[in-house]
Amino acid sequence: MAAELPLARQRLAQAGRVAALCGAGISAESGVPTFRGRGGLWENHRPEDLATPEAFSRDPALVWRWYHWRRELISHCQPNPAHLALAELERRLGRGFTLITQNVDGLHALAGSREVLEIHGSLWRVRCLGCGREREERRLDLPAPPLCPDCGGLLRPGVVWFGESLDGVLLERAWRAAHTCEAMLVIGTSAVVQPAASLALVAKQAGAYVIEVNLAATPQSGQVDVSLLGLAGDILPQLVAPS
Ligand code: BV8
Ligand code: ZN
Repeated sequence: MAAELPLARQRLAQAGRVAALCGAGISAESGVPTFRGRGGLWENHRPEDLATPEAFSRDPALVWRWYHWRRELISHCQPNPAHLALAELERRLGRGFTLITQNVDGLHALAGSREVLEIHGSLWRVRCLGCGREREERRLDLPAPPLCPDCGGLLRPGVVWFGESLDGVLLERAWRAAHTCEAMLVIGTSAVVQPAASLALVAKQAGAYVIEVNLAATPQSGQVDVSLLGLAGDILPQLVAPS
């Protein structure tokens, strides 16, 4: 057990208001590829070629195929002990706990988390380019971009692409949680994408005790209170276990 873990556990246990900011690293042990680094989704592609509105309007079939491949893969993935630990924290703290995720895989909900701020959207939602209607879409037999049943428009993945602004309501709730929490967990994120990454610094500046959980150091490691190096699936259950 990392030497700093007992102190982090204690500070977390004392906090009545906790926020968690999650990135792709929390789903890695469930078999969901991360974005950056070895074996990452973007190892052979540039994000700008796949995760932007321009890429989709240039070649909707290519971009959709990438999301179809991810949906197919993720449909076989199960939540891991890190997701389950956060669902337990929500049960314990109720509305005192806010889960903010950059992930679009839906694994937090599968793990039992009920209130999840999916600030980068969801793979399991689509939005119509024609009428703008957003709906859930769980079908996996969709290798080509589907058409809107209401207006026949092209449906796009219900995720936030680079250059697109995040949902204002979700972002406001995430900012508020960062400002008011007494402790923040920052789990499995490379802390490079904005505005998500700045939520950790907002919490720190507002006086929260910030605990980073990652396999490696990140650009924020120097600004958090404690940086626990290791697998989220190992560390989170230890952090959350009842004393
Ligand atoms: C916005 C889509 C503007 C969904 C994603 C300069 C130039 C150009 C643009 C910008 C710029 N500066 C800022 C920007 C804006 C840009 C941005 O931040 N770019 C970065 C790259 C510089 N941001 C945006 O465009 C955002 N929108 O700013 O709007 C605006 C403002 C007003 C009005 C109009 C417009 C939109 C950002 C959202 C982009 N969408 N994805 C999808 O396809 O999935 S980003 C993508 O990266 C994912 O959403 C992901 O959430 C995000 C961050 O990645 P991570 O989750 O951190 O994952 P990563 O692989 O990077 O790291 C994994 C980590 O886990 C590692 O640290 C690893 O060590 C660790 N790990 C691995 N295994 C484990 C582990 N840790 C623990 N345990 C393990 N087992
Ligand atoms: Zn439509």
